[in-house]
Amino acid sequence: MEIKEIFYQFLTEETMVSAVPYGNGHINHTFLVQTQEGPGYILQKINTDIFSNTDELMENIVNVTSWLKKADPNRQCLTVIRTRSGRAYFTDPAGGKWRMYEYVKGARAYDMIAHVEDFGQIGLAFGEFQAMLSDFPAKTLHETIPDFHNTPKRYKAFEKALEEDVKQRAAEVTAEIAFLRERRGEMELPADRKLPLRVTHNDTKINNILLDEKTRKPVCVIDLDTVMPGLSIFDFGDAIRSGANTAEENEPDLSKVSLSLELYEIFTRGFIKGCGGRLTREELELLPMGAKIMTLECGMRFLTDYLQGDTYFHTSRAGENLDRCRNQFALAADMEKKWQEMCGIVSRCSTDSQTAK
Ligand code: ADP
Ligand code: GN1
Ligand code: MG
Repeated sequence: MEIKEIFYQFLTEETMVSAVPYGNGHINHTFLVQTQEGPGYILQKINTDIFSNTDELMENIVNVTSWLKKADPNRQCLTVIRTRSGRAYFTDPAGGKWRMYEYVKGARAYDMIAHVEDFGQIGLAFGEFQAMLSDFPAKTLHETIPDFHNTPKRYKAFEKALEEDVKQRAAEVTAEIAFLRERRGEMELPADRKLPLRVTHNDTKINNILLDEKTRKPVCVIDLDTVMPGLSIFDFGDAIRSGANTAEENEPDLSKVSLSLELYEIFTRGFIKGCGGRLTREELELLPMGAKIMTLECGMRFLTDYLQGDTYFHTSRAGENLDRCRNQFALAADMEKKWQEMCGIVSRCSTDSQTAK
């Protein structure tokens, strides 16, 4: 079925002018549809290898977006366009699942932070996102990817992929295997620390938030596929690993990779403020650990995918997943060097937020 025909399955009277692949997401197939009449639409072919239950996935998104719209009608949020038969997605004759959102005009997702202050605003927005969902009935959410941030389980999946070595790539990655094995114990949160389960985004990388092209203020948190019960320290951590890195995620020149403490601090301040006093003492204390675990986990997932033949994350060149893995491991190693500073910053920002109340 042509993309035009798919577009006309959705409830709009507008005329399609063009449809082009759009954005840098690693999971779904995203198209920007331009129309004669309006700002356009985002049409996405959902990755059903990863999100196997489309009904549950879209039910979550419809419920979460309705909740967010009620919580703050003045804030932009994804708008799901229904199909002509009133469904939240369309199934094409080949079984492909499609959904459509209003295109948020005048805003863009960025893969790297260009201005330090922007990252503070992003921290605030992700914190507020969590705060707005703090009363959301978590029990009504489906787990779209079970054990999404269960890092010890992901470690086991990595060891299994290594053992199977279907692409015979293990010999090439001995240094990365050793790096991970040395850190196995650090992927688990200390058993005596109890963190509250909250409704979290779980994929807070910086290109999952749209910034106004002119003012660069965050306008809309997107990519709601993984909104599920989770840990706030992981929303913090995933944003840090993607936004406080001085290099892009797939940068092969590791001399460019480091943790910017300036970015780390400004994000921390914004995030704590955005959470509006909800973070517990234990959550605050474990924020640095959230950043390190997310960095290790993400690098490990890239490595696992490389070993399995690049079937999970979209790649645009051979070896990209391995570059991404090395990049995340270099970032985690830099976090180890800067650990004391990372903890000091969090502790200072927590104290300052208490005094500000
Ligand atoms: P993936 O799950 O593959 O990461 P996303 O839902 O994050 O897919 O979308 C991929 C990209 O498309 C985003 O990073 C962003 O650039 C763009 N995008 C997604 N939704 C919208 C929207 N409603 N308005 C404008 N741009 C969007
Ligand atoms: C994927 O969908 P996207 O590109 O925003 C992935 C995240 C990873 C990220 C790494 C559902 O995010 O978990 O951290 O790539 N999303 C899913 O860049 O697996
Ligand atoms: Mg995305």
